[in-house]
Amino acid sequence: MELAATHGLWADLHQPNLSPAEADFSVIGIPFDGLASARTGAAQAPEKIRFWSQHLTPYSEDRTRLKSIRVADLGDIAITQPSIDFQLVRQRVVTLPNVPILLGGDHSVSIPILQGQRERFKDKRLGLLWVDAHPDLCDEFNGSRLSHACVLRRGLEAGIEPFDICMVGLRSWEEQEIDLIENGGMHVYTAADVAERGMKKIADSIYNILNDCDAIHISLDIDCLDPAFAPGTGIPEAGGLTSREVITLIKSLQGLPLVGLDVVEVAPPIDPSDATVFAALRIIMEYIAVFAREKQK
Ligand SMILES: [Mn+2]
Repeated sequence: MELAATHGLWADLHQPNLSPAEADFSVIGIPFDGLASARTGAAQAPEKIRFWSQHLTPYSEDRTRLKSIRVADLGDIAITQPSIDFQLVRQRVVTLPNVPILLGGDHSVSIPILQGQRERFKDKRLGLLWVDAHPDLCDEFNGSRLSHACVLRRGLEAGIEPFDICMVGLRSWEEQEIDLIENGGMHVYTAADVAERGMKKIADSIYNILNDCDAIHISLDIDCLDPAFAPGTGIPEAGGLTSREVITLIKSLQGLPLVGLDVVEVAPPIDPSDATVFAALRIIMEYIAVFAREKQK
């Protein structure tokens, strides 16, 4: 049984009637899972993530007070026909005056998000931190170029430079992705690399690479985490990151010009304990805490 909320939306940080220009963050849900290749359910994530956000306190794990942060939750963008409606997402991202936190949805919704961020920062050097079990570099998958297995391929086509992309947590490959992964110029840190070298060292490498960029977007597929930490996702891949490691990664980005985060592939119908939803929320709150610490400086 789910009990009544103990806090307001987004751990009390959401203020109703706040315009995006007045807020630090815009939260936007994209409840769509029509381009997932295995199990669906991610369409229910925005609602579930928002619900449990009312049970968090406005503190990060290191007790950073988040109260100075204002969140405008702008609701959902409905997707019926992705080939058309994805443009609504792209246009929304392009015109935002603050930092978007986007809730998928399967990973396909990040295609218009990456396009939108590329356009929003068109005169700037845009970096991408890709945290995922999968590289999503397929040109086409299941007959679709908008599949959740094609996201980063479309991102490259949108003009994100390979050498400004850091990928962490990878451990599953399609044949058509191998050449790009090995010769495409992106910085690849597999889940095995993290286990062997430690996340702090990997995060330091990532910081030094992304430090050359003017704006950095993070696309985080919750299947970056080991299924022990995030069982409720379409394609759980064993041997993944711990939630501890991902929090360390997010905290290590302090000082970089962060401009947006999308969290995708949380699938509530196959997440019996809601642990995957709570893992996503902890990652989001630690991302918000990076901004709260900047404000305190
Ligand atoms: Mn994935």
